[in-house]
Amino acid sequence: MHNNVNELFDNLWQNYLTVTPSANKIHQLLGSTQQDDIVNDHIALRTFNLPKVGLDKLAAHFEAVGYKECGEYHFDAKCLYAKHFEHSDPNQPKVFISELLVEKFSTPLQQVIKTLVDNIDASAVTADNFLYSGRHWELDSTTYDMLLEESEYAAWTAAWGYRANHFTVNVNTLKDFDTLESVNDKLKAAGFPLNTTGGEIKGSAEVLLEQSATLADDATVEFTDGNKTIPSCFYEFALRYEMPNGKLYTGFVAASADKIFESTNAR
Ligand code: OOG
Ligand code: NI
Repeated sequence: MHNNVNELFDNLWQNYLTVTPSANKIHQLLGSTQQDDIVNDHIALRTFNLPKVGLDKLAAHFEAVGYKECGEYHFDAKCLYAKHFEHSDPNQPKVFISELLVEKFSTPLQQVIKTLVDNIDASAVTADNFLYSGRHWELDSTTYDMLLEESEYAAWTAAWGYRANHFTVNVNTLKDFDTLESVNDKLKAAGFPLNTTGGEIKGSAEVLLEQSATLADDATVEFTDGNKTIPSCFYEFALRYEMPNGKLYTGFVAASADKIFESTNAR
């Protein structure tokens, strides 16, 4: 595991860029001067709730660099469970980790996921690079399609493995934009399709958090029966509001997160 938080995030970012070409373009679009003036609000990772690779196994990599568990979230319809983590330094990004409740699905899906996870070397899970190590198994397009029918999340995680599925622009710190709507308008004018599930803006000032997201880029994955182009990763935008104590809200909102998950749906 890494012991340097910046090193961990640099690696996650580089790995994310390999399948998310939109990300650098979005930085150029929203940054006032150069790439560096975009602040990352949070990232998210996905996994399966099997003992070898459960949420806690991913979380250990963040705990090793100073993160603490701060909230939990249930997504009953999607059969997901999630926690969020914060660093003692509030300038470090927050982390959202979810896991698929495998036992809630059909026996064939459970068997597929167990077989995929069986392919992972136990030592790989604690290695420095685990959170950006991608897939540890082979996959064919028939299995991908079968997973997709039951759970888009299961299919995405089987196809892409371990990596950040999004980074998030901290809209509060953008110099040229005051509202999430103005960010969305800029993105749409530049041709980036947004996730419209439940409206372009998820959440509100009342729940202390407004979020929007692009629809995931398309990227090519290797399947045993040939390459296929499928949704990869997306970019999110978050505007946080002050709590009564004057500090910005640092948590997530389950009803909004439920819709953000759908940013990896096919366009
Ligand atoms: C995470 C979706 C939730 C948020 O900010 O509410 C989320 C995912 O797509 O894996 O990122
Ligand atoms: Ni997010």
